[in-house]
Formats: sequence, structure tokens, C-alpha cells
Amino acid sequence: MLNLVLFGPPGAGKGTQSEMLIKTHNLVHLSTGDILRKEITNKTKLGLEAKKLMDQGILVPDNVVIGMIDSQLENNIKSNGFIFDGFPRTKEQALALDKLLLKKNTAISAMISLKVDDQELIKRLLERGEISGRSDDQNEEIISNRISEYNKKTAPLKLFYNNQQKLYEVNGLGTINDITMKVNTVINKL
Ligand code: B4P
Repeated sequence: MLNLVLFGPPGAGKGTQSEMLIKTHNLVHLSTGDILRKEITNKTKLGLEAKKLMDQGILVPDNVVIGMIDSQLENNIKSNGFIFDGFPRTKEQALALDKLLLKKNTAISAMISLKVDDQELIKRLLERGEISGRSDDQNEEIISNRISEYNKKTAPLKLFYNNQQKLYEVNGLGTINDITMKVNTVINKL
């Protein structure tokens, strides 16, 4: 199985690149952000709770997102592998993911980390906010909170995967196709 963690700050291109890669490699795309937004649209109890946090740029509790990923793995047991997009975002989530995959006799193959500077992240997210109306992309204050949550709680995971010799860093600036080519070069060497 090919199991990839697509990693990077908010707006780095994780969702965008995931869409490109699932076709080529026949993988299941698991985006915790997308799953949470579906819950919000359906106005479930979980969705209403999550919305309060997401609208402030704060991470949703670990037990909630770990439970979501657990059930998605169960539902896609026969797949070629997974792209984890926006998950894990904390050490607890990374440890839980390793355990869940071990139970299925598999493991993370690589973490691909997209590197983009803060100025470009803010520009991309404000642009998306205008087009999509996404509530967490609407102003610089919320976006700065998301970047600071990333720096505090999520960025340290690079060390976690580097210690397992699974970290690959890719420059996330340039055209979407150029970045996909660079990511594919990494995947083809695995
Ligand atoms: P996510 O949905 O994961 O949102 P994101 O970090 O903004 O990344 P996304 O994948 O959507 O954007 P992309 O970079 O592709 O998270 C939202 C919130 O949900 C979090 O803040 C948190 O509250 C909660 N959450 C989600 N997962 C969680 C977890 N595991 N634990 C706890 N809480 C969790 O693209 C951004 C924009 O850039 C797009 O408009 C795109 O078109 C553009 N773009 C992409 N590549 C580009 C390029 N090369 N050049 C120019 N523009 C580009």
C-alpha cells in the first residue's frame, strides 16, 4: 500500500495536490477539513461544535478527527493506499495514525511537506475566501491564527517523520503542475 501524508501550512496546496495525485496513483483522498466541512453543511452536532473552532482558526479536538479517520479507513479497507490531507496535525494524531495503520498491517510510506512563505499563504487563502465564501478564509486575523496553530502544534511533526526517515520537502511555490511533477518525482523513488 502507498500511504502518503501531504503536509504543509494552511494554503500550502495540500488539497490541490491531493486531487492531482489520487488520479495518477489510484489512492483514496482523506481530508479531515473536507470531512468536517461536510458535517457543518449537514448541521450535525459534531459539525456545529467544529464550526465554532474552525471559524476562529483553532484545531478541532484530537479524539474527534482520529475517530473520523478510523471509520474512513474501515470503509476503504480494499484500497491501494491513502493520501492523508490535513491529518495528522498533532503528535497525538500522528501516534494514533501509526497505530490504526499497524492494525491493518500497513504504515505511512512518506510525508511530503510543501514549503510556502506566510505572505503567499495569506494571499492564496484570501483569494479563495473571496471565491468560495469559506468562513475561515475571510480575514487575515483568522488566517494568522491558523498559521500560528500550524507553527505551534503541527510543524513539529516534521521531526516526528524525519526520525522515521520518511520526510520529503518540496518547494510549494510555482504552478500547480510543476509542483505535482516534483511530488511525483519523490513518490516514484519510494
Ligand atoms: P483544511 O481543510 O485542512 O484547510 P487548509 O489547511 O486551508 O488547506 P487546504 O488543503 O484546504 O488548502 P490548499 O492548501 O490546497 O483545514 C481547515 C480547518 O479544519 C483547520 O483550520 C482546523 O480547524 C480543522 N481541521 C482540519 N483537519 C484537522 C485536524 N486533523 N485536526 C484538527 N483540526 C483540523 O489551497 C489553498 C488555496 O491555494 C486554494 O485556493 C488553491 O487553489 C490555492 N493554491 C494551491 N496551490 C497553488 C499554487 N501552486 N499556486 C497558487 N495557488 C495555489
